Amino acid sequence: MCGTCSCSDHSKHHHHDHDHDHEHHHHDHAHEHEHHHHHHDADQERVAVEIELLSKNNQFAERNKGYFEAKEICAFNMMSSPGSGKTTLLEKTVSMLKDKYSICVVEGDQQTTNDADRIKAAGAKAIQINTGTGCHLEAEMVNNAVKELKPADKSLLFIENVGNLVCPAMFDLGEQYKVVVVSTTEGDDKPLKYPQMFYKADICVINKIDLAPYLKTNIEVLKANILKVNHHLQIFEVSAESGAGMDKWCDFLAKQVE
Ligand SMILES: Nc1nc2c(ncn2[C@@H]2O[C@H](COP(=O)(O)OP(=O)(O)OP(=O)(O)O)[C@@H](O)[C@H]2O)c(=O)[nH]1
Ligand SMILES: [Mg+2]
Repeated sequence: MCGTCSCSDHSKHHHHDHDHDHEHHHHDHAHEHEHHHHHHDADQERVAVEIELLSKNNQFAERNKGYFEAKEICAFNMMSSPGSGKTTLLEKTVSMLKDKYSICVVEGDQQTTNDADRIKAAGAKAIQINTGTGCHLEAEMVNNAVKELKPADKSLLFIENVGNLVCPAMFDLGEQYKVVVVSTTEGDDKPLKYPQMFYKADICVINKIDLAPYLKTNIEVLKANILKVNHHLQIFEVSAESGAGMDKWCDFLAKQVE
């Protein structure tokens, strides 16, 4: 369950409605009305909590943004469903660019330091944030992590969000670019089913193209669906595993920091 954003409340509501349909067929009208009223109040309260949470987040996001601008740090918020290959992509990116640029990584996961350990082994400075029950990173967490990391001027900063194709899209971190990673193993319909993430992103990396021959996923259909949701999205096709397409991705990153 998610303790910080309102996704758990939404699911509660759905269950409740469902029960309502099945068990309370013969409710009298007055009672029904009361019930709706109750829902309405709860909805309003939820919306108020959500607005407060987001506006607090935006204040920290602005502070991060100012810090990144002043130090000419190019920050990327990496988002995807669990296992799309965010960390593998970052490991490969670090190994290709670490000799030319200073790179820092903030790793977000509910538990473990696995991903930060992987990034350190690849040769970049990294810090792990564990969100516990939280399903996304918030700008204040990034603010604290960056204070510890102290990225150099004109460096690259990657923030790997918690694996989740829904909630992270709602929380700005002060990044310059939101990057959504989608892998071929997820099928070609994900942009249509989770449009918010693709709508909010600036860049889309299609990963695991090495596996495409073994899957029914059609990369052309996937790209068409990505552009249907957001025709501004800049798309990269890579295999973080084999290295295919990684040159183009790294050239793009180098241009951003220069
Ligand atoms: N074949 C293939 N496998 C890949 C590729 N990229 C990542 N993988 C594999 O996919 C699995 C998940 O990769 P991770 O990099 O841990 O994915 P992630 O998005 O960081 O996962 P979370 O942090 O848990 O959300 C691992 O077994 C990787 O080896 C790729 O381009 N091709
Ligand atoms: Mg990871």
